[in-house]
Amino acid sequence: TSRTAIIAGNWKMNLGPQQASSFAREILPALGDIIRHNSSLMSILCPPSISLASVHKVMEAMPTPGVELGAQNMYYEDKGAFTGEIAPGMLKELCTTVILGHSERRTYFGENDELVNKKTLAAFAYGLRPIVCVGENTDQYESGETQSVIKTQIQQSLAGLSGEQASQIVIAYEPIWAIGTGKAATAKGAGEVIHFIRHTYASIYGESAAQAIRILYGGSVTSANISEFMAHPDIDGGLIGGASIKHDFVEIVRTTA
Ligand code: G2H
Repeated sequence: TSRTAIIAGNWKMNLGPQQASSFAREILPALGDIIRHNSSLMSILCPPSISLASVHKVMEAMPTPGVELGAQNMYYEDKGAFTGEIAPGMLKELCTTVILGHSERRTYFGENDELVNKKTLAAFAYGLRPIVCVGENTDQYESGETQSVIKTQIQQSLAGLSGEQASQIVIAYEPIWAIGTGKAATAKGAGEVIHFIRHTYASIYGESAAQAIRILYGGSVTSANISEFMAHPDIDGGLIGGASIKHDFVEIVRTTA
């Protein structure tokens, strides 16, 4: 396809400022070498918020075109009395991207589609690229509700985008039963759901926006299975958790290039 693939690393709650900057220093040269020779691929590193500044510093010292910095979450208000939260404008000083509505945020921190939607609109307002996560849980999967669950998440989390925003969003499909379990979805199964996501998105924002957006697969991706996912025409990359804080992340990017 003509869509630039994305391999994003969601470091989750791992690697504080010092460990994060050493890891970034370790992987950036290799990522740079791979991506320099492949303009149809980019990578986004998403450390915990407290480590964004130290990783940003490393990235400034080791400029690596095609590798960007992202956050894992943010609040939607501009500023003010929201103890413990981080505003979009604060992230914008360091990041290009923000992951929103990850299933762990939805499950452990009570985020719902309405909140994810507010955050998505706020990210765009500040020039951040949102990666909005959707996915069904085990019960929903087993009772055949995957499509209806995904459809609602897409309609509600992604409501109210402008035409331009609609073609810039990134969606990550992460079936919750495949996250951190070592039980990845099959490429065929994930591809079918991602095709359905693109179709649903087209019914809201039109075919050309739907063809422009990147839709990633996430859930137990490693260098051993990434190529199966990438072979599916609807899958535009991966959101990598466990493997993103290991050297295997470089191998995932290499395999995708
Ligand atoms: C899904 C994924 C990254 P993992 O959460 O967001 O994690 O690759 O560990 O399943």
